[in-house]
Amino acid sequence: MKASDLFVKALEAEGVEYIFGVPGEENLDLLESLRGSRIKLILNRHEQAAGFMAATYGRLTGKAGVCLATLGPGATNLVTAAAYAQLGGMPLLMVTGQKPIKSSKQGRFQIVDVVQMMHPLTKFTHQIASGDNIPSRIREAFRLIEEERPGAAHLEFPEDVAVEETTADILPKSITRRATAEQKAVRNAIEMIQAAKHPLLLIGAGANRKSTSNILSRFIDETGIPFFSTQMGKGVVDERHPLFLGNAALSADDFLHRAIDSADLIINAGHDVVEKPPFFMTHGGFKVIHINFSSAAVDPVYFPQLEVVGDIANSIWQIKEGLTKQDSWDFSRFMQIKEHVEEHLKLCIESTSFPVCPSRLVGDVRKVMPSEGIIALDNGVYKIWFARNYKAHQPNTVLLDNALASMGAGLPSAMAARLVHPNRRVMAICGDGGFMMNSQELETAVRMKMNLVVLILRDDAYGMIKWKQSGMGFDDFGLDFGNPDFVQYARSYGAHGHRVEKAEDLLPLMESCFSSPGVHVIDCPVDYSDNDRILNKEIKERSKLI
Ligand SMILES: Cc1ncc(C[n+]2csc(CCOP(=O)(O)OP(=O)(O)O)c2C)c(N)n1
Ligand SMILES: [Mg+2]
Repeated sequence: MKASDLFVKALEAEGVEYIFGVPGEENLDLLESLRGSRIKLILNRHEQAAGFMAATYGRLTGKAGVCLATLGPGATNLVTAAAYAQLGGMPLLMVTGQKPIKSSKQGRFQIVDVVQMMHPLTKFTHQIASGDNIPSRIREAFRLIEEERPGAAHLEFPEDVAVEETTADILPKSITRRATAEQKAVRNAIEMIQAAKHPLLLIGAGANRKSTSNILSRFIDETGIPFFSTQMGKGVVDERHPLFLGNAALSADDFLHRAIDSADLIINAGHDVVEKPPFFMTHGGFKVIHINFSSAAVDPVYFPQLEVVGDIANSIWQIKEGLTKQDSWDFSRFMQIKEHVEEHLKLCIESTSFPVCPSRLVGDVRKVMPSEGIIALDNGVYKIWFARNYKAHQPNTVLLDNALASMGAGLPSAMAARLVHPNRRVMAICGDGGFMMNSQELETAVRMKMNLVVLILRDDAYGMIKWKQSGMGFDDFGLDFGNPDFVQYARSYGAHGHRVEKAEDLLPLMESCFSSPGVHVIDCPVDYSDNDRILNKEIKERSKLI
């Protein structure tokens, strides 16, 4: 068999459905082998977007998303997506081409050492030097990509290897189960929780990667222990739950942090230090039980006293089985703080001021999204508003990146969510800065006949950095830009373009976009003048008083 045919067969055996990418001449044999395959090629307009789409496919399915690029410039364009998947714990396989490795007449043209370049960004990076090795290298890549903690792998498939003949056979997946936590660790956790006066449960990214929702909900319902979430842990347990205390969108000084400060034990299900800290541990402060698939990376702000390592759902189940509700547990202060959290979330939600204020915007998006609807956020200051104010109802319905926190992922990740969940409402929510970093993918979305709403929050600036700038006491400088007319820009791609002219228009406009097919781009002017006042000052001052 031709090596490139075997390569595609090995991907098929792994259950690959899509390959996202921008082929180059070094990929043409592989492309030819894909022609007859049941794997669908999704042709992107930038490799970075292909990588973001593949990683998000991986994030939502737990199976490796696959992307394809050529050597040199195609491969370097994948670097940000590699880091996005690797830090975010998203299963991603990157395949890049290369000039012939045995004899080449092109000197060093376009050649960079892609395998080495990918080294710090992947769990595995390898050049396939012989057709016979394809099955084992692909199996090994998938094993590492998909096992906890998931991440990225890279395979380089040179032109001359792709045309070789090989008699190698596909290597089937072994049957494997995740390891479960050891009894003594579970017993220790039970003792610590029972001895605590004010235990608090944290739900982090790891809990969103596997199905932990039912068991965590039962744990909360049966023990009555209140909980909060990290940005990437949103939705594992319905955030409308009466024991939900809020989201740790900020690392300190929010209302929620008053609850965290008064806890003596945090039961951490699924958070690891790659995500921006939901709190800072201090010596002599609250204790932490780390419950995760893998052990805790130690950090100056994270040094848990106990680790329960193994499948999260199973660990929570084991702990729940042995745990007895204690009369000495006291959650009254947590519940008092919750009232303040809820009250603050309602502020300005009905505001008719224009440009639209962030809290109204979040409230309106929540109204238009059904529980299973997915919002995919790019990176900007609105991410904090959405993490804090948007109550997620179901796992993985708020896709945001709080690990690499890269701009440019909003639109591609929404497109991937659309592919995985064709019957759900999906909305990309992007700043005007982040949208323009991958806006070319509108063409891909239109060509794929996607039904998608893209909400652009326009402040004509890199608003997040402006917010930080003023928080540091600096005057406004160096962060304003101009924008294309987004309505006309969308239309030039064959998408529908809309502009919000007053606050009351946003909700009916989003509703009508979802009711008619196609890609809808909404240009929504947003008022960030209160970011500094509310996020930097008011929340700090008011929360101090509780
Ligand atoms: C690729 C990348 N470049 C730069 C940054 C730093 N950064 C974080 S948010 C931000 C501004 C985002 O601007 P915009 O997308 O317009 O969103 P806004 O905050 O204005 O709502 C920048 C420059 C980043 N996170 N990612
Ligand atoms: Mg902006």
